[in-house]
Amino acid sequence: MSTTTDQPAGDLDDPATDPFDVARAAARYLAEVTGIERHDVALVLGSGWGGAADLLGETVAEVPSHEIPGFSAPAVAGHVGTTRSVRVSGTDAHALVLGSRTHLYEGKGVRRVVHGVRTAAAAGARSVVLTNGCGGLDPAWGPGTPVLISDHLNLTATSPLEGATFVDLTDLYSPRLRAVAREVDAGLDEGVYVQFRGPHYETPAEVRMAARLGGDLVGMSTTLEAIAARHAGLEVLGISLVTNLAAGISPTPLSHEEVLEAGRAAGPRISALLAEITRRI
Ligand code: 8IG
Repeated sequence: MSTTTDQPAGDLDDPATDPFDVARAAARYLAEVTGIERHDVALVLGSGWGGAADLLGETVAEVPSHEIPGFSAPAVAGHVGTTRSVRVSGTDAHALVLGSRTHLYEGKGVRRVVHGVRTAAAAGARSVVLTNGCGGLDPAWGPGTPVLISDHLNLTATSPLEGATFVDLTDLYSPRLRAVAREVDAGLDEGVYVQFRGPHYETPAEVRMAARLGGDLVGMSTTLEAIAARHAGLEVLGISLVTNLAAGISPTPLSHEEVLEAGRAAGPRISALLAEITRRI
């Protein structure tokens, strides 16, 4: 059997490259360096969720994400730049934990934004848990409140799908997995996540617009990954950590420090929540 790490993965920036070829190359690379042939579930850790994988189980292998074919270096302070293979405690399952994510606002293209999710699918995952830090529109959600994503508004004006790829997004955020999450924590609220391109936060007028459109949460990630995940056949669970009240809801301006601090404070609770949900998936 030949090794595969030396095969050129293809350049995601080249329109002639099939992004699924790069995802398959990334999955082969992960199988080689982790020794785990198939992963069952994948987790993408957003702002505030960086420590949440620690309770999941035993880390079998950890690799710098940028060494995986098609992945780029992380750009945001507080985002962990490693990808881990974790044996989920109490199960035979292996989780692929993507500790870094490429955001649309980095300008590296939509293919890079969804490459992790496509890699997870190529690595065998049947479901993906997409987490993020976001702004909340409901004043009852204090900083550090986890909220299940029930649906989304994609205000990025783009899609990860190329060509005439018509994918149904009804029940994109799996009712089954949301029910599993509620078995773990019956008090979990849910809401509609609105993705803006960023990297600036919204104006108060934009937050009022999001509310009138039916949004409950505002952020800069997740919807494009969820679409790519559905297209790849993955079951999707989305969980937001409200790290701040959205602009205009909060009397004080937003700061990235505030976001990081809310994540740190909520760490133990959301770590336990994520670990227990993953065990039951
Ligand atoms: I953390 O209030 C975090 N990410 N768009 N708005 C947007 N993204 C965010 C916010 C927020 N908080």
